[in-house]
Amino acid sequence: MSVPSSSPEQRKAFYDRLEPQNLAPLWEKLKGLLPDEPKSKAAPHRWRYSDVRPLVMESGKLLTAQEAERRVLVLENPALPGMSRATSTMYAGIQLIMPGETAPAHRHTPSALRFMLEGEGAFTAVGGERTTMKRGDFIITPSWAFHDHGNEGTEPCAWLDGLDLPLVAFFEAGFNEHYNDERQSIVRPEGDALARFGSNMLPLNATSRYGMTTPIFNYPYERTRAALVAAANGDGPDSHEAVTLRYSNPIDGGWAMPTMAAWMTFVPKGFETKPIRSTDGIVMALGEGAVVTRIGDKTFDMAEKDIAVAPGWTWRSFKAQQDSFIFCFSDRVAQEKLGLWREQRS
Ligand code: GTQ
Repeated sequence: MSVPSSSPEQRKAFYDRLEPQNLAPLWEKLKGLLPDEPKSKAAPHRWRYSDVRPLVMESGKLLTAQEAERRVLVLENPALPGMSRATSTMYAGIQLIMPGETAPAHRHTPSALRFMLEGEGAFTAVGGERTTMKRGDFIITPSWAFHDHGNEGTEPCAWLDGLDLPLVAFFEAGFNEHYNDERQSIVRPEGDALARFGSNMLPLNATSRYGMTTPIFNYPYERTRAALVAAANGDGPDSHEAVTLRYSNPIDGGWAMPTMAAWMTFVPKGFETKPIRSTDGIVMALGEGAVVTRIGDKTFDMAEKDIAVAPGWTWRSFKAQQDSFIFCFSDRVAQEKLGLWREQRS
């Protein structure tokens, strides 16, 4: 067989004729399209809450929650500026509600989760039920469920928001709608969802209230923490995962949400995990404790409420200086459903 050969100039001239026809030569792009292994565009990063908090509070003087609709400082990955992304697929932000304020009711197809950081007296309403947001609580806003937030306490309240906005934008499947009032009407007493679905029991004909999302929309920290501590007393920490439990949907035992996986890791004081990496990029918030987090070639000291991101397929490990409770979320559930998720343990 003869081997066709051409000069770079000839090839370039050919490519120039392809362009106006909206054609391109695959062979120039193949390596980028099919890398041997993932190389995330995101960078490892850590936001110190002590840096972020004063700016969040300043935003509270700049405009109202009503004006802003959602008064949030977006956590932008330093390698993805202006893209409203913490990882390549996950949005994260810090939301502030001042006493007496309401973030008006709306709904959208992107799903949202909250990890409560500070302040007492804030609530989120979902599906006609309110839940009080306490520190360390994991709160869910299902896709297309109306939700409004308010603060009936006397202190500013702030939490970490996680949304699947980049994923939904990738699919070009985003819808958004405003409610016809500031706050949705409340039709169920507080605690109803947790009583029915979060007590190791289920209604006889348990059906999902929110499609593929868990009917529980607040997983209280008190319970999560107690479960992790008790579990640590059993088998002890896993070499790579320490003590990790995921938030699950009681209807099917799967992840709590269809697009975002969320879990909490307890690393007992003095314990160090072995490096692990997975294809999902992870947003982590230290709920309680003090931990040194290694992500790729970076080492981050994390104090309470600090937030870090581990890009996909980047080695990560923890060393706890105090008993540490780390809230994590990622697109793992979406990757699992698509048959793409992988992990590697050192
Ligand atoms: O609370 O509904 O951080 O719609 C970004 C978009 C929070 C919310 C965000 C939102 C929300």
